[in-house]
Amino acid sequence: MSAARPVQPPPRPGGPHSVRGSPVSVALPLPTRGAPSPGRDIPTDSPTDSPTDTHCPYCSFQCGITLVAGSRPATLQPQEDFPTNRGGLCSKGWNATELLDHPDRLLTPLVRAVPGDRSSALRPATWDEALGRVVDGITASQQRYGRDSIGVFGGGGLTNEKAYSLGKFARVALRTAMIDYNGRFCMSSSATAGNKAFGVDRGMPFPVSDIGETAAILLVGANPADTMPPAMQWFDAGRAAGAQHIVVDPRRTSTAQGASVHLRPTPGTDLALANGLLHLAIREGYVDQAYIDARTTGFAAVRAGVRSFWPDRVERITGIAVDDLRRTVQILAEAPSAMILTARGAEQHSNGTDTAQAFINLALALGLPGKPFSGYGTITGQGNGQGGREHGQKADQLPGYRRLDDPAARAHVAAVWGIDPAELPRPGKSAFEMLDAIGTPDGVRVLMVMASNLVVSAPDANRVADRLAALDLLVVSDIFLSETAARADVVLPTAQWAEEEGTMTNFEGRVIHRRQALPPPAGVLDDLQLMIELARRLDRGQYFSADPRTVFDELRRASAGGIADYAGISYERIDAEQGVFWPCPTDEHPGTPRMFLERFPTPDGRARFIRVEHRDPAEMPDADYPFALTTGRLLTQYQSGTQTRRNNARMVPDPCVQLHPDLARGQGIGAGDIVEVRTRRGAARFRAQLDDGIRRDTVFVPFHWGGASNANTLTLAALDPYSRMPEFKVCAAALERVGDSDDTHLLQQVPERPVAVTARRPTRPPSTAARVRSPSRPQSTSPITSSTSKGSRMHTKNRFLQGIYAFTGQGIDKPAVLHADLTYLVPDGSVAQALYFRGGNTSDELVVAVLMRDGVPMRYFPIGAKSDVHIPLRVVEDMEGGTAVELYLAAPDGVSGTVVLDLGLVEV
Ligand SMILES: Nc1nc2c(c(=O)[nH]1)N[C@H]1C(S)=C(S)[C@@H](COP(=O)(O)OP(=O)(O)OC[C@H]3O[C@@H](n4cnc5c(=O)[nH]c(N)nc54)[C@H](O)[C@@H]3O)O[C@H]1N2
Ligand SMILES: Nc1nc2c(c(=O)[nH]1)N[C@H]1C(S)=C(S)[C@@H](COP(=O)(O)OP(=O)(O)OC[C@H]3O[C@@H](n4cnc5c(=O)[nH]c(N)nc54)[C@H](O)[C@@H]3O)O[C@H]1N2
Ligand code: SF4
Ligand SMILES: [Mo]
Repeated sequence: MSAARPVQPPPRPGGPHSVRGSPVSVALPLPTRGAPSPGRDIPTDSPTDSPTDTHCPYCSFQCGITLVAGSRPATLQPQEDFPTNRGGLCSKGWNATELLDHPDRLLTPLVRAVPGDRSSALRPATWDEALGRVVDGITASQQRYGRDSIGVFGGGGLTNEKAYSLGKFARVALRTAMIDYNGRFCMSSSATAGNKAFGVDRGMPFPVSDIGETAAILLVGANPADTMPPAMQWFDAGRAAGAQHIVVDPRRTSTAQGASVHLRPTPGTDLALANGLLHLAIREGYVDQAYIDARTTGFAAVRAGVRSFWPDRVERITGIAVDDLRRTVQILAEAPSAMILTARGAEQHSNGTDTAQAFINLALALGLPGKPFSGYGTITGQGNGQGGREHGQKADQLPGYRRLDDPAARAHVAAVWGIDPAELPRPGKSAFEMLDAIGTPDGVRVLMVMASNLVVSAPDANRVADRLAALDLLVVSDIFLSETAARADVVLPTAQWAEEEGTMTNFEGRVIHRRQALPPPAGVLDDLQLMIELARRLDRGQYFSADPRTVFDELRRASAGGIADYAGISYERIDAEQGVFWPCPTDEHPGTPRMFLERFPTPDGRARFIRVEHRDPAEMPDADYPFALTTGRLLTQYQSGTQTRRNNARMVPDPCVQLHPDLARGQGIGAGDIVEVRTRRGAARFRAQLDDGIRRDTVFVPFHWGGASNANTLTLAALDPYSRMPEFKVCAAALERVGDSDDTHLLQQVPERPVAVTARRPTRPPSTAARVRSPSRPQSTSPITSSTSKGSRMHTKNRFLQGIYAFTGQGIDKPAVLHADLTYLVPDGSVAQALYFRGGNTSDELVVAVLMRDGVPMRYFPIGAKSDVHIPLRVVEDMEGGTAVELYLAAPDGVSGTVVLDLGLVEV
């Protein structure tokens, strides 16, 4: 059976709405039609072919597109004149129209055949039945367990209007404190650091075009060539004009390939890197003291804090050679303009906030923020990642980036909402903590999820799945039957991007207009309509509107005077000006493309340096789990994959694990083999993809799949103490080849959860630095091995050729064996790299130490008369198993004296 789509958008249930202090009730005519089964075709008849200018549904770049959706299939073109993408689109954007008429589309509510029994089938239901189950569940739970027994989990892909309404829905309709959203897993660390340092969290405080103008960029843990491809036109323009770009990533990504310098740190060591760069900047006299004096506070403490991050130490922690550290500082400091940009690779750590702060400290010391084409920025991720974190779907937050615990903010927003400030709940739990408390006395018992597939995207997925199973009621609103929706008691279909109107705030802080190009399928409510329907059934409908423009006008008032002030932004201005940058407090205000030019929005107008210390990741590789596992993204897939795995099957690769060919060889893994990756929390299967650009001690897994290939069964939920960000980007893992390239069926079989393996005790006590452990419940009892415990780290061993030797020269061009001890044979199956050379010479002549590889000179180290040297070596030169490494010495004929030699190597 099929239902015709209305040709014209259905009348919006706008009308009277929440007016300050005088709420008016609205009732919505619900579709009552019998429900079709999901997964059938959507008819494609429609005569209107007028183009609509709107934006891509996916990432925060929010490329401008022109959509023709009248006849089907719908088609789209990039907008040549939209100022960010300027005609560019990535494959996800090009294929976005496939989502509209996809046969998997949810077109009717679904409920369990046996209420309360999630093992019974999901069957189609009317809206009345489905919403009835939701409201009955909420009411019963609140009567029995209190208001906070209801949880709401939102998403950074929601429009500003929906994110704002969801926060209000939780506080005003449900009156629960328990609301948070997936942005905790995304931007929260850099957002927290931005607020602390600058008094505001606007990811990029300048427009993307500035990237093309700046002379130097340090890009840390960001891979925009895959995650925001049209942004590369700005990076490319800069590179073409001679800008120097330094990319910090354990993998040689497409972004790194085009950079002037690629630094490959051990995952989880960016904070030490930032402190080390600042140490060098201070030592080499690069800091901008005039800027520090005029525009900042707190530098003295930071300067004292980075004193201990001397280059050798930083090289040891990060794996980045001292020469590269120096070069990086020099490029940044000597460039006439420079930016430091971070993204998830640096931020999704249990020390993510401090790491972002450490890079802000570096930027401030170099005097960058507020200078032309310069500053610190973080690259926002989800479609409305920026706006979604400003208007109240966060546990501690009210619209306009106001704080829920601030009495003035409560009074202001309560007045706009027409409620008593005392009615507003207090701050609730952060995303993972809310999920992790389910099944405990203060956990939520009913959870409503809107725009997140958290079964795939939350950390420690097995643990989250166990928690969800303990819920009394799980309600999910989505376009498709995501992995999370498939576990729900009630599934509510919703409208998607091109079927709704609203605003989004892109990664630059530019508020843009998502225009409606076609109506939702018959029988599908959008999220605003859903919220008003539920609110009405909870006798709070009078506070809500389903008309996006009305909601936006209310958001403007609620945000007025707040940090993220939208008061002067209107749909009309957005259309006329190709977007408006916040803060924009009045209709006359031009908006704020560039921030911090004169002052920072802190009480004293100054930016704050904050001293931060490096901490090791919460879990370090050890004998049982010898590799560092990190996770991230592929170009063609988006997030948990709900949308892109369905979109254009030709482009969906098998789930993959990326690893170095040498690491693979050591584990008996060939290209294309099926590999099981295991951690203390779970196991998952992937196809091996060999890439010699990744560190040998690191494996990379994208998190775009569920089932047997859910990367988050592996990850660790150690949370950042300030942002509550989980440690997505590093934990300890083991690998096993379980099949060859033909055994694709193994990718369908969910592996058993590994029995907890007890880790070997560290040979030295763990470092005294504070450790962040996961909240509420103890993790596995396995001790966490410290990075300082010798021999435990990624099977890494240090080797030294060293000693003090008397010599007599035979000619400066005649290197000779000095002592039998100065020889080392790289064991089979291992690889060695020389890390540094130190030497001293007591004679009155120049002598030369020579590093020999299989009898052939590899490096010469001249040591002057009565002098000493210390030469850090690039860590990229590998000596394979079986290689003979020796130190020779050459000195002028007849000259004698004593040398001190010390060559440090690492064996992996
Ligand atoms: N194709 C695609 N594009 C997307 C998305 C998507 O799912 N797919 N999602 C959007 C969203 S929500 C977001 S948040 C952004 C994310 O955008 P990015 O932050 O660019 O993406 P990631 O792949 O998560 O991480 C970036 C890089 O960090 C590196 N990395 C891992 N661990 C470390 C570490 O310890 N230190 C350092 N320095 N680097 C490390 C990884 O190797 C990876 O190349 O992308 C957005 N765009
Ligand atoms: N291991 C690991 N895990 C990660 C990350 C990582 O790098 N590594 N990154 C984290 C990051 S940065 C992010 S942002 C999260 C993202 O993870 P998720 O929160 O799971 O994000 P999506 O996969 O985009 O899920 C959005 C869901 O909402 C649906 N949807 C889309 N639009 C709408 C709408 O308007 N209304 C409703 N009701 N539904 C809609 C989509 O179909 C989809 O199922 O993952 C995090 N998880
Ligand atoms: S870069 Fe982002 S917004 Fe642009 S087309 Fe790709 S996914 Fe869409
Ligand atoms: Mo994200």
